Amino acid sequence: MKKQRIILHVDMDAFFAAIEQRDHPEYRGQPLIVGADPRQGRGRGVVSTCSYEARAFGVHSAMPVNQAWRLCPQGIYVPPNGALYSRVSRSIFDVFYEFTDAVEPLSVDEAFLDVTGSVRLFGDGPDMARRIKQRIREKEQLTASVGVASCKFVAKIASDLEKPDGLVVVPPEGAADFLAPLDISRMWGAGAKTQQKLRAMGIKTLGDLAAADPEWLKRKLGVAGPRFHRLARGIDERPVHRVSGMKSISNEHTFDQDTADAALLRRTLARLCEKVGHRLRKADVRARTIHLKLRYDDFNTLTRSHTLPRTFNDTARLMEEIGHLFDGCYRTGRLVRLLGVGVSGLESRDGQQLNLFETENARKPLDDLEDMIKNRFGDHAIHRADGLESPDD
Ligand code: TTP
Ligand code: MG
Repeated sequence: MKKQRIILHVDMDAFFAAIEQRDHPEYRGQPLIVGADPRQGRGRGVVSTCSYEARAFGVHSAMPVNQAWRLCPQGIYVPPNGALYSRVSRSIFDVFYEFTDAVEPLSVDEAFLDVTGSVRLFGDGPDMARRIKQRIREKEQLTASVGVASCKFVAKIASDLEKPDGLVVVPPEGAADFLAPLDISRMWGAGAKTQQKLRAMGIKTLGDLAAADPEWLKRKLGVAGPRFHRLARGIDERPVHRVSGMKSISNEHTFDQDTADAALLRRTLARLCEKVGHRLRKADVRARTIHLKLRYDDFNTLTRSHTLPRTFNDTARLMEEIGHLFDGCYRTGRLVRLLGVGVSGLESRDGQQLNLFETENARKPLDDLEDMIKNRFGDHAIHRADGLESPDD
């Protein structure tokens, strides 16, 4: 029999708002809305997040700030401080890596941890959850909510149930009973449309979904049907994906003589793609984002990137995407000095073991996180691609 896993899902409470309340005692206990950017003028932009006090007024993430203003005129509105949140995020992820190297970040304040291998060091799942919460509280004076289960799906739902400062433990044999009464809106991965469809089919709870005939679900919902059915019964084998220790892979070529020869430019791109593809496979990782760098003879440098919905490691895919990026930005006839091809958003293959206490390994994935935060704050992909280094070129 397969070993029972212990999966934690940790999610910080009202993350940005909680940091602001920690640093500004006058904000505590107040409806605090993070996201008002004064540079955009009063009431412009969207809400990043808000304190639980503000949520009582109906304010939530991604809501236009002027709408929040109408719902909660007495609120305190502050602009986000990305650099600060990024620091705190790193510090929290450092805590996660104290307990296991199998950490899959989902966002700046949220991750899955597979702590199955850490039991002898730190105690059982609930013990570890308590310790992690306590460490975060001591280190950053912030609260996190944790779900403990034997799979990702259940852990994720569990962490959300008793927010803020929650701890919900679901024993493996209790997963189906735990899920059954929950509303279908808890179905992770089912969008509003699918939920509507399920309701129309008479499926209102996860229990209804678990009790439905998987063949019927397949007819109605396609391949997603049986998948939802399994998840609703608490069956979810997906592993926790460690982020790769490597941040990016890239290769560049500077022409001996600046060139506008289209065939030469394409051949060069193809060769660079081959190199990068080869390095990807050699490192046993898969990539999600593709970067193109194009420097003209006057040193004007363009960078373009594209993120795919799925990871890949084949050269053909890379070439195809690089071709699109190149076609989208190269002005025919202009002299080119340098071309570069890169990939980022790297993921290691499942089961790749890193040493638990190799902090070097444990820290590197945090670079990826920083990218994620930059993305959130609209730092153009252009800047990220600009910084692409070739680790061993
Ligand atoms: P969440 O974990 O979704 O939200 P939260 O931590 O603020 O609140 P909760 O207690 O419900 O977990 O997101 C983490 C941070 O990411 C959040 O503090 C702000 C940022 N964020 C945005 O900038 N825009 C968004 O649309 C969302 C959902 C989050
Ligand atoms: Mg959160």
